[in-house]
Amino acid sequence: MFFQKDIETMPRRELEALQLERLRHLVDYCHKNVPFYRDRLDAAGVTAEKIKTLSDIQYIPMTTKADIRDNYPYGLFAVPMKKIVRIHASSGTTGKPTVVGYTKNDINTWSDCVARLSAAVGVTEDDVCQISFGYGLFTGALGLHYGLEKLGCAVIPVSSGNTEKQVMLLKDFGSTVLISTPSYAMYMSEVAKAQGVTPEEIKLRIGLFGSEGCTDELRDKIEKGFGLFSTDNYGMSELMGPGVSGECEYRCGLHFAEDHFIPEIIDPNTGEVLPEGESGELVITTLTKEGIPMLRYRTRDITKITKEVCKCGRTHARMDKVRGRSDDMLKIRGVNVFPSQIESVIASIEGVAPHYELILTRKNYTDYLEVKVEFTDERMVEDFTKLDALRNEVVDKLHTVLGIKAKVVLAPPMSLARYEGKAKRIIDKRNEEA
Ligand code: DLL
Repeated sequence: MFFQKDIETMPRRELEALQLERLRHLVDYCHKNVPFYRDRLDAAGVTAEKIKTLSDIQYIPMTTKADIRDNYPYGLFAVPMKKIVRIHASSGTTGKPTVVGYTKNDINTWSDCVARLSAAVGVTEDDVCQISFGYGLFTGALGLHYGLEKLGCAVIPVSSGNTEKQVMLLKDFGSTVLISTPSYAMYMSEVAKAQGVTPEEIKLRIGLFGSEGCTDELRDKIEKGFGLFSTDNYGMSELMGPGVSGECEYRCGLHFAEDHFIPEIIDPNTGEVLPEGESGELVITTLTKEGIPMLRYRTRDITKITKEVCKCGRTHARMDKVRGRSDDMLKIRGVNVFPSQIESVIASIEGVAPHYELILTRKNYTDYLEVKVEFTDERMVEDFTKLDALRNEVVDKLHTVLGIKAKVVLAPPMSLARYEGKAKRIIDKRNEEA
């Protein structure tokens, strides 16, 4: 289903003409309203008039998270504060948060983008939507909230946490759509099972998941646990929040809202733009944002893009599921390892739960990877032979996929951390070598 069919199925040539017109306007807008961009554009000799084709975007300097931080809190805002109606921020792991502001038009555009990805998997005004993302500076909850309201759904703003109560509301309020991170959805389904809730008592039919990666194997487990169908949705606060791209019912890539964003893929090391279909770092230009426009923002997320028309009829480009962030790809003894590869292996093995911890250590200049996973059957504690066999199975399967041997530690059921938002599974102690 479509929310804005004319735009979502616009012929590629028209779409690109629209993008070009908006890009020229954006360059002008940034030059006039943001001193930081004015200096950068002047130094690079880029003006709106010089942008003749979409590929001229490559001459525009890129923007990074550090640029936003250096201009903390409002230095990159393009409008006076009286035009700003909302502020969000991403917490980040170190230092000051990155702060973003929205005008009324920005909130409207954002809601449209979220309504599109919700309609694309079949959410309608008849749905009851339980939002289990944390409300606050994080964009996930309020982003989905406004988009789903715009579609006409009944929105339940539960926020994250208090998982027993979440399950009670799922049952009692008859929620049909769950909005959360995939790791929280997994946890919720475990709690529902532990409480003896039967699938018949839960009416969930759709999961709008996102904000972190999720392998197909983990997705299958969540879907079976709740008896729902889910899509993967991508976004980041610097660009808007959720709504940048999302899957349709065919789940063959996440559709961008290309009337609002220009996506590019670059080589993260050289900054060179890569051809369609090649894997690299996603760079995004926001075409219509007024509050804090972004020129070629480096997301650090690794993916690839196709512009082929989708089976659903949408013409807007699609990206693959995010493979990982360029900064959380692990390099272990010279081998590149993405945590998602480990998740795929773990979630496909019978007898272990899809929760894990990756612990990296360094001894004598050599890196070691320890993978902690839970076995699911409590009775196994008494059967060392079975435990050993299971551990060996995990070691072997990881070895086949990663090409390196990891130490595998089997932990008792429900002993590893569960997450109500984005999961934090990597503990890197490599700089602590004695
Ligand atoms: O996570 C926005 C969002 C909220 C998207 C709800 C979808 C649903 P940030 O907190 O700024 O924004 O985090 C952005 O999270 O650069 C990715 O590394 C990661 N990320 C977001 N969505 C996905 C996804 C929101 N579907 C950062 N798959 C991004 C993989 C994702 N990673």
